[in-house]
Amino acid sequence: MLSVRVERSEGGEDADEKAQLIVKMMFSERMVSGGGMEDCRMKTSVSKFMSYILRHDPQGLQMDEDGFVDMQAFVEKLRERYPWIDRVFVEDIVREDRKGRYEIRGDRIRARYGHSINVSPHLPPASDVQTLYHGTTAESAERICREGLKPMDRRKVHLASTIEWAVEVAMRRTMRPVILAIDVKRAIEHGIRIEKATERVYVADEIPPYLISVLEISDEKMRALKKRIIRNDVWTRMHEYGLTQRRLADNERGTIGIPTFNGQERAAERLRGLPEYKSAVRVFVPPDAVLFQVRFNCVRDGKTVVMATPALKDGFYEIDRSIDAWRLAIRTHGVYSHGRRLHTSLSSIGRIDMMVTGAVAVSINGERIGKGTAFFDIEYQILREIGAVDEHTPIAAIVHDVQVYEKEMHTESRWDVPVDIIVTPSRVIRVPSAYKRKPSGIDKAYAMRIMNRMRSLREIIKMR
Ligand code: HQG
Repeated sequence: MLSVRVERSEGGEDADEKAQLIVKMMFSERMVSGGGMEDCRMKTSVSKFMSYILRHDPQGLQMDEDGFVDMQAFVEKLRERYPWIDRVFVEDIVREDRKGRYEIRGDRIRARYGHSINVSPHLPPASDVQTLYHGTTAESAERICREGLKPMDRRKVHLASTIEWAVEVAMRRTMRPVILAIDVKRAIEHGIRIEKATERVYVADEIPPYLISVLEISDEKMRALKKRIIRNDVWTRMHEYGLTQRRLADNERGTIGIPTFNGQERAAERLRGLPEYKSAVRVFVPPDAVLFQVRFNCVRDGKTVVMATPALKDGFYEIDRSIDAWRLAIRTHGVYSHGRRLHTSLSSIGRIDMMVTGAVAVSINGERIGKGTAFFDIEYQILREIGAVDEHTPIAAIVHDVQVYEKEMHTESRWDVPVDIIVTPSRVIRVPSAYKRKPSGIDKAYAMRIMNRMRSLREIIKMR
């Protein structure tokens, strides 16, 4: 965990409380747990310190009323904590900042929003939007509808240009966000000035209740939004921390792929120590690259791997040591030519003793977010439908520590399959049994829609 030293001004308890509040603000978005990657977090850490100085405590730097400080003096201030920092490093942070938090103008730098200190940056008026959004907790939303949106500990209230960004802001505090819509057109008619700080963030002094309404968002849409945000967050962190080589374009990050990561072999090794693994004879493992070592270990340990084919196109195969080319068979595409093809029935697949899965994110209560294709959920549902697994079959997820959310995500639908055990390179987390509600069979409506794409679905639907 990063630690930030807060320079406290004189002034007893008030200053103390304020310092704590500021630290809370700075770290409120840190929902993901870490695990010994302090070096890779350097940019994030410096950026947080930059925000702290430019928004909350200039620490003796001369700041004009627009919030600008002299760049050279700023870099020197940063050097007091990070002696190796130079201007180029700071410029990189400013350029790469996805939220556009900072602005460099000539030899000066400022934060464009988020201030608690008394500055009023000149920003352009919000002339390009009709509606803005604010995401918050249910309790705050109720108060805001009564008394209006207030800046609280900051100088301004902060509004988001899209519903998704409002959800993201709210997720720093709650996984059950309420989204408020602000009528910008009407605000302007009433002479209320709303300004554009960045493409995402707009600010105002205050928003009265008559401009605010609660946005109705269906549970399904909210789940989808949260999943996109979490996937994006995980991919971003994994790149930031140098954990995964795979590069995805911005618009893909929220939607595809289960990341491979440095340390996946260590996680696979840790899995070998679990009693569930030791006693398992037949282990189900999907074809994801992140699970290669798991498949390798299983066969080497004398187990039979029941492997799904990519996208379950050609159903399930099995691989064990009796296959000479088992090392090729456990490869994502090698399975077709070297594995043993199974019919989708209990007599062919047999009882599965344990299931292993990859994930984009998991929460400590077992919720799992996959790559968005529901393949693992369908694989489980099919195996459950034919009686190869039941609700007691242990399911382990192999993920990196940064993929583990310490909070409940509230993203599950009744067809999602939760996990029982989370295995990372550094720890094993057992999910309390109260959380595990697994689907008892196939989501038939969905299966009918996609059956032509998956051999297993055709086989079991034909049997009926
Ligand atoms: C709530 C981050 C009760 C308000 C984000 C919010 C944002 C009320 C909290 C930026 C209220 C203030 C700012 C009322 C407001 N009654 N609660 N009358 N009026 N509130 O952190 O908007 O990543 O100061 O709903 O992305 O959450 O740091 O504001 O929950 O753009 O760059 O009081 O900070 O940007 O909290 O976030 P905050 P915020 P960075």
